[in-house]
Amino acid sequence: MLTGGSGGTKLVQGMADVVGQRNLLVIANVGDNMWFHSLYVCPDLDAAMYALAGLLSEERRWGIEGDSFAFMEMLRKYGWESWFNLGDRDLATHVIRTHLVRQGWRLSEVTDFLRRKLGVESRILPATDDSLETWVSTDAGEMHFQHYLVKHGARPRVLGVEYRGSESAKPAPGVVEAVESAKLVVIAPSNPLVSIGPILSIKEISRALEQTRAEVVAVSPLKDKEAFSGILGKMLRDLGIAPSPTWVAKRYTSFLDLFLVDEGDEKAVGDIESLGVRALSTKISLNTPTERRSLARFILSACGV
Ligand code: FO1
Repeated sequence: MLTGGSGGTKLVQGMADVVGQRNLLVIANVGDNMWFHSLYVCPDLDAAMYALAGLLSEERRWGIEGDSFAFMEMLRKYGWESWFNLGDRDLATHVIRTHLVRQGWRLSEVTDFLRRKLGVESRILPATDDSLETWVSTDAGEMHFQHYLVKHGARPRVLGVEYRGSESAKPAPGVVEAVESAKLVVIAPSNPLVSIGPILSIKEISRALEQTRAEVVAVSPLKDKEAFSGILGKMLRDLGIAPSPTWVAKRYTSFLDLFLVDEGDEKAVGDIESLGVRALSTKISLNTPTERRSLARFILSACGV
């Protein structure tokens, strides 16, 4: 699965429940990664890892369930930068990752070490071990995506999105091989601009998706023209794009075999099929474990897997 953000981890959980963690490999976005207080934080890798370890906060969809924030309170006492909330337990992940990265470990090696320690059986691969950051140009200036999203509450008007480092970034070891040898590749209902876009900006990964013999299926992150969760609708409108499942499908046509839209967007099926992509409508709701499993089963049966 290719994933990033909260919609992505919900389907990762459903898919893992249905096929078993050992049969699932996750390729996660790294564009959100950020250095904060000298710690290397990788939100999408951690969200996938915590979700599969049963640790992810169900409500926030980031960080650890039931975590405390005493570290943040103390930072605030010192008047130190505190717009990005690192939970006390979550902090351990960033401390270990930073230590290992400073010792010369690749991000993919660190991620593998961490997920094994948490008993996660699925492999979790960062799209790349190289630097690749999502930057947003806005009416309040250019900023790292995490500053746009969290520090500025996604309020500035988005004028453009860029994946810095994507020209030279190489896929992490195992990513291309995983896409090539998979039976099924699922693009999660994640934001195509800031979650899936950075992964696809790595040429070798896009090429592997185009060439793989696996069925490639994407799930629409939009429902009734609004993102299920997150800020996709707002970002698209800022960019002068009318949010629609068809717009999302168009971004993926070069490699897509099947696109799933929500049953409320059934009228988009014809438009997407006219792009040469098979399309189906189904209930896309990922609020409960039952709904997550049910969408995972629908995907598997639609692809004959
Ligand atoms: N999202 C927030 O909206 N506010 C936060 O303070 C915040 C802290 C945070 C800490 C660790 C982490 O792994 C993720 C965190 N996130 C926070 C989520 C993150 O900003 C985004 O949701 C993802 O980058 C989107 O994929």
